[in-house]
Amino acid sequence: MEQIPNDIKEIITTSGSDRIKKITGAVLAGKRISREDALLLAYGASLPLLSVLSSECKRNAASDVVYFNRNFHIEPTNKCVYNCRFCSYHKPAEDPECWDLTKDEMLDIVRKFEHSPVTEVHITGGVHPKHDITYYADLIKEIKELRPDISVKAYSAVELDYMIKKAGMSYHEGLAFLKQSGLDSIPGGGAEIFDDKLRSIICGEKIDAATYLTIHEEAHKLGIPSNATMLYGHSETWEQRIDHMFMLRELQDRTHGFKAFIPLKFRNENNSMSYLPEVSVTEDMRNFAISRIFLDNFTHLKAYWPALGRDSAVMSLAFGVDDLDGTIDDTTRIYSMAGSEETTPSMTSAGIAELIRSAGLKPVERDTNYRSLKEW
Ligand code: V47
Ligand code: SF4
Repeated sequence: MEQIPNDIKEIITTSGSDRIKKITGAVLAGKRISREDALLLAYGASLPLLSVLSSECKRNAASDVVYFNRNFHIEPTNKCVYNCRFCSYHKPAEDPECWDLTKDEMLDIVRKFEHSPVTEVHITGGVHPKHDITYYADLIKEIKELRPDISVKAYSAVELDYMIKKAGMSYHEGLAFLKQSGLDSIPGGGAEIFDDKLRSIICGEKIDAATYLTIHEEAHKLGIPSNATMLYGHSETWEQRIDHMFMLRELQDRTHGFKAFIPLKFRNENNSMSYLPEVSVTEDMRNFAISRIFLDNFTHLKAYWPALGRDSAVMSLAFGVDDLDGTIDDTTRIYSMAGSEETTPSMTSAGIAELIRSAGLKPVERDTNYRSLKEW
């Protein structure tokens, strides 16, 4: 990305109110900012200032590199015992859009990638009423038998809670059992928004925020890294977003087990919250920038391009993002069903690399743990 000339940077970073100037100075000096300061930036800082600050923070964390990986998804089912109001994905058994893959069908998806240099499979879906933890552990084992070389990132905290409780295990026992079966890391799904009151309105049936955090903490203690997400752009306030990030920052201080933070933009088609408009692209960019500045102990900030669309994903690289997730190969439907412009999400490695280069940054293919595999 083109470096902003120093004199221009000076003007951007010293304009505005005294308080904003003070916070700007603190961020540029690499200091942690408070929730109140983050709120002031969110409301009071100009977009160019947020771009400069978040890009500085990103440069300190990841220099000019932007990461991606070669991955694919398995979505076992969209049957779900829950009924989150924002979800366009879950369907009742009688719905023609409902699917429930057999284990063989899922293994066929893995076989499809037999000659492909993918490094990660991301498994997540609805919370199936019938399956138990042994079923999910066996699925991982069988995948590993076919592809011992790929990393298995599987089951959101919501799916984990359900299968582990059903087995009468503690979270520690359940996660240790899955780890033994080949689980390498945990995706960030199910975080939504931590505020108890709002959470009870949009997804009151599933685990609360404290349980989400406990499951991730237990995973980290067992050496299983995870990601964290935040569903934004529906009915939450900036204060609720910053409180959500604050809880993650506190946990990360204790465990350092989170790999990436992934803000997920609410998409409003085909769900019970469709009456809400989607937020603007500038709001998306403000949100990325505040995430990068506030979450000073998260090295990686991911823009999940199938949810956001490619254009916004490229723009986010000027607002602190250093990871564009992966090639996907048209294996996820969560966002195409919710109205994303990416109806059949798939990119080649060369395509993602080109996208990153178009923003003046350096594409690097990574593995699940952000080890560099190839500079593109
Ligand atoms: O928890 C569901 C979100 C999440 C909608 O860890 C929606 O690398 C927007 O967590 N509009 C699941 N968002 C997906 C997820 C994820 C995705 C990519 C990478 C990783 C990772 C994790 O999808 C759910 C929910 O927050 N979601 N419906 C919707 N209408
Ligand atoms: Fe089920 Fe997940 Fe959809 Fe909620 S977001 S209804 S838990 S599939």
